[in-house]
Amino acid sequence: MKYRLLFVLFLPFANLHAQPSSNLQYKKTSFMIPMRDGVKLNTVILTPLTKETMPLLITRTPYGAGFEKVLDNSILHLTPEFRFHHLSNEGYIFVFQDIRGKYKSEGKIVIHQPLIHEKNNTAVDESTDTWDTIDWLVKNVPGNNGKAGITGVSYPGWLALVGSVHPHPALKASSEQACMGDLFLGDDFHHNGAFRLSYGMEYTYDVEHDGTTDSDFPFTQFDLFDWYLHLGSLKNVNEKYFHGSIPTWNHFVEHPNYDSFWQKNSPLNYVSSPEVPQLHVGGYFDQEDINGPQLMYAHMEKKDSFNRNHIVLGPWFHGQWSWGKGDSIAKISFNSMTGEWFRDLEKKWFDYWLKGIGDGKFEEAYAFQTGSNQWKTYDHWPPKDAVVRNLYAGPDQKAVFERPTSAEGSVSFVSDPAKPVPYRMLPIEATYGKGSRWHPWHVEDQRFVYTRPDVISFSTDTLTEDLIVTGTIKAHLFASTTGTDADWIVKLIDVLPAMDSSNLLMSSYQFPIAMEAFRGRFRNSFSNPQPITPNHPEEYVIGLHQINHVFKKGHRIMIQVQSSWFPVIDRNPQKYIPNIFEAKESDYTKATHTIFFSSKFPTHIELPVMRE
Ligand code: PG9
Repeated sequence: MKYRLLFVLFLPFANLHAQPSSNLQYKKTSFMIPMRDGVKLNTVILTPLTKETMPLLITRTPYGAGFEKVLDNSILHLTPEFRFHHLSNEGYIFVFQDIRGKYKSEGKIVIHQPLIHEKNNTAVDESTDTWDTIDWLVKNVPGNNGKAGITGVSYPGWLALVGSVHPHPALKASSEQACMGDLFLGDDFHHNGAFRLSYGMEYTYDVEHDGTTDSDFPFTQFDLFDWYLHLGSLKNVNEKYFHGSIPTWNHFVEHPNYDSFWQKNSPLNYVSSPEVPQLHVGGYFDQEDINGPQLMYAHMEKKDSFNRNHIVLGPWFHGQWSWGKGDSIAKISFNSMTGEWFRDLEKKWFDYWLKGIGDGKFEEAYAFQTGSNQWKTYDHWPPKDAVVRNLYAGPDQKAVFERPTSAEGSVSFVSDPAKPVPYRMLPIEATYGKGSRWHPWHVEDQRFVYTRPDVISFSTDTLTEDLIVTGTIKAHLFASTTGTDADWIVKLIDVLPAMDSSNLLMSSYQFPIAMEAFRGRFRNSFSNPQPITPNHPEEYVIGLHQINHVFKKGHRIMIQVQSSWFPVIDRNPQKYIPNIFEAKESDYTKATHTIFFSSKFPTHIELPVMRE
């Protein structure tokens, strides 16, 4: 079983037989529920043994509905390892379903198939499957109160989002958690058009190699940095390994730009208003779907005339809020039990909408503030009262709040595709493999690359007062290259004080608060890429997502720029090739990149600054 699967849905369920810790006992049953086209979906139901009626809480998943080893009609005791343990004491009917084409369900999976039933009323998709499932559940599950909620993390989060489109009348609330928002612009498979090689390759093999299970790509080495380097051109993936058998990989190859395939695939295209109350949940350090919840909250907020669209952002990696204390990621401590705090809110959310418990007063936005390490609430997100201050790159590796006045100012470095900058400290384990350190890499100390000649840093003097930055971070990078294409990775870093005598290893830690990649060819349009004119400075506007962070007195702020992030992002050949998936090994060439910090080309990052 995959670590991903375990934390997304259930923690080890062997413990279900351990000492009971919920007041209620649950009975497990399972059914093959028929969809409108006759396909049957495997559905596991945990019903509390109580005389009261209870709402249904549904999670739909491509990763296995689980509980295979528990016989139907067994009585279960739900322990704290159960994902919804915090909801189990007072009772919910928990429903877990394999989506079509995965595990024990019939049919065929199409990863992230857009919703198509609106245009073709005989078509089925994940929205119609959710509708049919709820219809069957309310009619057939004894003891249900006629109300259903839906939730899930990641792919199941996207399933909660699209299951709430044209909802069944019994669906009363949803909470999408780390849904993907757009697979070309900013979630799992691409970020601003830059292809996420290791994730894209390992994930698609995992899901599509064998419909009945998850599959690990059969790597024969533990550290994959060299494996990906020796893979060479992307075309070798099909030529040497997949041989055209992984449909989503073939989509990557066939659609290297933001064409109608990706546009149709994006929920921006088929999700509009919150038709049921929607609680979006996302992590600032989510290594898979950082963009989805922020993007979908903002998108749906435009049409939220009934005030039922809400967002929670916390200091979490992908799905971290589902379990555990959530008080730290690796070496970064948040001094707050953010996981437990979130699960209390999640309980209030579903208790109110599905059981009528509580006053139903939910804040528009809950955004944990890192640095001060406190939960904050906002009636508008991002807050409107933030004032943008620009932090500029400058000479002598300095970052300053004053716009440059000098006509000159630049720094150059050589970017060599044969020696790409690792995105995290080696070894690079298989994403979901044994010993993988995939989850915490967004908070890793950036000193591991700081001294490389192809990583350029600009840092402020020590701050003399706290700086509160809340909202959307945007970088304006002015850069040129001797090549005809280039990637840009920009980071906003909190440099901790030079001497932390209580924890020496944290002294001068370079804590990345926001970072993102951008493929240069897409600077004017994601649909119509254009070669870069060599040696011609251009502006690259790069969104670094939303943060809520206090850069504290005594810290420094750093802007860091590099041109590769390997192997999470594939290598840019740095020579414009219309489709990088078809590049030859000889197309990968060294280039000299220049970052400008002059009055005409003032590289800077927009920081939305708050008074408190
Ligand atoms: N991040 C995974 C995913 C979501 C959507 C598309 C592709 C991958 C997941 O963990 O489900």
